[in-house]
Amino acid sequence: MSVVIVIPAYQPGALLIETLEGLAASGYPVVVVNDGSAEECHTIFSRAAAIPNVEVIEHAVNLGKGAALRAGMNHALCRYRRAQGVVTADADGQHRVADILAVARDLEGANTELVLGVRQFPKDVPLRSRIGNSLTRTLFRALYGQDLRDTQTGLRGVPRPWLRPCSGHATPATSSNSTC
Ligand SMILES: Nc1nc2c(ncn2[C@@H]2O[C@H](COP(=O)(O)OP(=O)(O)O)[C@@H](O)[C@H]2O)c(=O)[nH]1
Ligand SMILES: [Mg+2]
Repeated sequence: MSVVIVIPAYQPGALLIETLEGLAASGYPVVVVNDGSAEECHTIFSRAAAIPNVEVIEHAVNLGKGAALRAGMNHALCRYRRAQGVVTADADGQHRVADILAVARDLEGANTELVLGVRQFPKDVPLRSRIGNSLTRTLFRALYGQDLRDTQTGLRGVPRPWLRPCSGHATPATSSNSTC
C-alpha cells in the first residue's frame, strides 16, 4: 500500500457502494468521510464500512467538501504513515474505478508531482460548468503561469509532501508545532 484513496461523501447513494466494491480488489486503503449526512444514509455507510479495505470516518454535522477532504487527508496521513500520497474521488459515481486507479498508479510513479484526473468539456456539458472552468483556468494561468485543463476536478492525486498533516487543526497545548 503506498497510496490512500479519500472519498468525501455527503448524502451518498448506492453509486458509492459500486465505486467502493470496484476499488476493493485493488488493495488500496480507502477512507470515506461521512460529512454529516442524514440518518437515512446510515445504511449506505454501514455497507461501505463492511467492504474490505474501507474505513468510514464522520463529521457530526455537515462541514462541506473542503473540510471533509481535509479530515480524510489528515486521517490517511496519520493512519498510513508510509503512504506516498492521497487520491481524492467523488462519492457520486462521477469517477470510474479505472480512472481512480489510473491516478493512483500515476501518483505512485510521480514522486512529488500533483496528478489531476482531467474532465472533457464537450458541448453537451452545461454552459455554466464550461464557463466556470474556462474562467478558473484563465485566472489560474494568470496567477501561477500554469495552464491546467481542469482546475475543479474532484479526482486528484496529491503527493505526501503537498499535504501538511494537521495544519489548520487544533494542536495539543503542550506542543504547538506538533504534527500527527
Ligand atoms: N455538495 C456537497 N458535496 C459534499 C459535501 N461534503 C462532501 N461532499 C462530497 O464532495 C463530492 C463532490 O460533490 P459534488 O456535488 O459531486 O460536486 P461536483 O462533482 O463538483 O458537482 C461528493 O463526493 C460529495 O459527496 C457538501 O457539504 N456538499
Ligand atoms: Mg461529483
